Amino acid sequence: MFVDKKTFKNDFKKKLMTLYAEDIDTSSKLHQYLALGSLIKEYASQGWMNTNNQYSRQARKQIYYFSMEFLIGRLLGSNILNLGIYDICKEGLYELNISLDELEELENDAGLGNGGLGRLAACFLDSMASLGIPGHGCGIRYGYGLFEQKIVNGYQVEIPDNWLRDGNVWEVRREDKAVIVKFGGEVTMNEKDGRLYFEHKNYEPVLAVPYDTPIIGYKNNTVNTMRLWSAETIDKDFDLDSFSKGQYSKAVEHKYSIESISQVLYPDDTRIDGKILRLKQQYFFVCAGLKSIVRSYKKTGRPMREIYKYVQVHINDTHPSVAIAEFMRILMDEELLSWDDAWSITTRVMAYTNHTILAEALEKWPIELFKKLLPRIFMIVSEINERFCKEVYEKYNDLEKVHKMAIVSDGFINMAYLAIVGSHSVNGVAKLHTEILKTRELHNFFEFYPKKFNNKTNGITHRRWLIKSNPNLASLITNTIGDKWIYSPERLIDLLKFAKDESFKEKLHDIKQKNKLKFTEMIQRKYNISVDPNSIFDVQVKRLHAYKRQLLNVFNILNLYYKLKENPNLNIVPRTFFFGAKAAPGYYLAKRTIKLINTVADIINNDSSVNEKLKVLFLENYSVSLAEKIIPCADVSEQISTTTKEASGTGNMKFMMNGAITIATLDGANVEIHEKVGDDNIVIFGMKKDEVIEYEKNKNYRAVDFYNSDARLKRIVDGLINGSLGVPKSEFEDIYKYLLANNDEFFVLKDFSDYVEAQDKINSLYSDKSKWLEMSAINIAHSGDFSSDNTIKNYAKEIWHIGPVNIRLKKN
Ligand code: 26W
Repeated sequence: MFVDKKTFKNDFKKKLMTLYAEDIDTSSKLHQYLALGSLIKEYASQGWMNTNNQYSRQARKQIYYFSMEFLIGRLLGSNILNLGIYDICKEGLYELNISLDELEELENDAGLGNGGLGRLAACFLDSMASLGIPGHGCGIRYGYGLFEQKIVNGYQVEIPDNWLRDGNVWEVRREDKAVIVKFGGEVTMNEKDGRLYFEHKNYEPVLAVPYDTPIIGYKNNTVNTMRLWSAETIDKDFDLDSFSKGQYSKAVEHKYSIESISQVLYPDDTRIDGKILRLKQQYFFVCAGLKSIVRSYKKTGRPMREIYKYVQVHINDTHPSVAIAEFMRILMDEELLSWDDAWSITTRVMAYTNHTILAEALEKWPIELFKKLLPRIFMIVSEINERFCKEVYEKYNDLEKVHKMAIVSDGFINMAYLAIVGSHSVNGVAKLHTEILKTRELHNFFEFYPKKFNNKTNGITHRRWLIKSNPNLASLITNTIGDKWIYSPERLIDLLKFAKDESFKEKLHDIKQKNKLKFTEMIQRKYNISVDPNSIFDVQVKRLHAYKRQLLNVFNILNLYYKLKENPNLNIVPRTFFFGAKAAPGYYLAKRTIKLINTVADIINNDSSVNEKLKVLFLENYSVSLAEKIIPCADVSEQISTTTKEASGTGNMKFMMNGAITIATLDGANVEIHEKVGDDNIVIFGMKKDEVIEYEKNKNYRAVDFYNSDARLKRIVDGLINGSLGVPKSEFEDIYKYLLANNDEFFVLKDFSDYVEAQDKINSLYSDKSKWLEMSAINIAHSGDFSSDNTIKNYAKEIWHIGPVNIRLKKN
């Protein structure tokens, strides 16, 4: 869109007045933020309408990305950027004595996701809109996002994330588009004219109200939609029946029980706990989403049998996989298609992405619970299962295989199997991950459906993670190689020519230092801790999980600390280790690890004999907006998961794009980063995939051997329980037991020595400034391949079979 500075300033002042009857001088910063957000949404609305109109007029195939999580973060800055009016707004506000940066800080993060999977969904929405691909999000409008983390006395404390407390300027409530979702009750079957009819009775109706948020493409007039559903009672505020009988508390209880469906995001990633509310959430948004898709499709007057030509539903992990059965229900029970027709349409519409191989994360629902909550859906899942098992039996004549592959077995419904059977495409999120799915975890299914399986390596939007979060680096790149990379991020490769250019490298260095300085000032203000901006910024930010091995990082820090104590003159570049990580509230070991990091930080930061060379900081409440601040400052990116366990990782790509050097295992997408930048520009350590697999197969890993044979390790591990960390023995006893008695599931002790060596290598590489900057430039140059634009182009071409739509500017 186009707006000049003068008009923008007038529009903004007018907004402040019409919304709050205030002017610049009398308004609060919060009102200024809200007024600006509301103005930006207004600027996007013409494009939003045009886009919708053009999509329906041209009958273009639409992608619906179904996800229980959208970790959007803040929208003000990225919306202004994508509209192409960032400088106008920034300067205009500056002339009004307002700092745009300051207003951006007032927006509450939309933290409607746990981590990688949710953030990926958000990057995908940005890429689809920016590429002009008609793709929309469908999910849940949680009243509370991922908890806010406070660190109190070293421990994590969770605080509800009331992100909507100041309102949400971006969303539009569309009550007129609400639908009803039915839970529980019974299903009766009648036969008429040789056809079975199913009637659902005595169900509990829940009103699903959509809230739409515009997803603005980068300077291309496209505005797609993220539609999030909120659960409400049908008769508005109370259960009127109870209310009129004077049972007030019962009346209110009913209201709360319904609303609870969309009230909170489950804060657990990777561990399912089979709570009925989670299944309710899944069916709730899936049913509402499909209803609204079918309703809009029917408006076009096209036959239902052709819906697969116009609609693709993408299932983000198994969480929305009830969609397969629900779509079958709609096609058969409501549209009266035969099973075979319904199945052929459903499988053409659905596609599924797997994001994890950790066994504890594979969703399985107990049959009884599922059946009671979703009686008709259960019937359909059972029928899908029976037909599938028959096919497997016919092919292999092997009952054991049938049992292994059954969707319904041993009292559970295996959602991953349902997702595979009911989709035309199954993809992993990095080459190694897909390989493991095909050869191991889902091998039987790969053999049965070889053509369904494919890889789509994850990506990140370079607009948020470079242009927006590191504007000085973006300008340097543009000044060096021109601006083609902005639309074609793979053109970042043109930077290779400058990797040895001293003047370019000097500028690259200055930018990193400036970012670091700004961050240290923030740390000083907020936490009253001084950090040396000339130290190496070594950063591990991600969810806390045993397989991500924050423990390994801490052990190396302790090792370094002990070394420095023994030899204060040890010649190392000063280093600051940053951690940021939320632990699932019920994940005991993860929470202990947070306490350990903070305990170690306390010791080191208060020991003046090492203080000049070593610092450790645990950053509270890691979130999208914090990531945007810390990633541009990082010198070293920690990607140290146990090989085979991290499906892809996306933080690794964000750091690389901002010029950090990765220290990594050959896991997930690290493998592909390594492939691109080569041995000289990444520091690889640790067990290889086959080694991990061998150990797991033979069950012959003995953690205690590593503990016994490495004095450094022994000292560190013993330190957990001998009081040397200045806390009671009981504090870290369980970590100690986890490592020794329970045999260290993720090979921390095994990889320790190699990791310490790799960290030494980082130290010496950094000492050669010119070499380090060359590596940094090479990493940035190759990072364009990890733009989610690239990923989405592959999804569009190989899974969805669609191309971009050119949205024309049209003024009404
Ligand atoms: C509680 C059930 C549950 C199970 C799994 C909740 C959430 C999950 C997700 C699959 C966890 C997740 O976020 N996986 C991450 O997905 C990213 C995007 O593909 C990958 O980059 C990460 O490697 C993967 O851990």
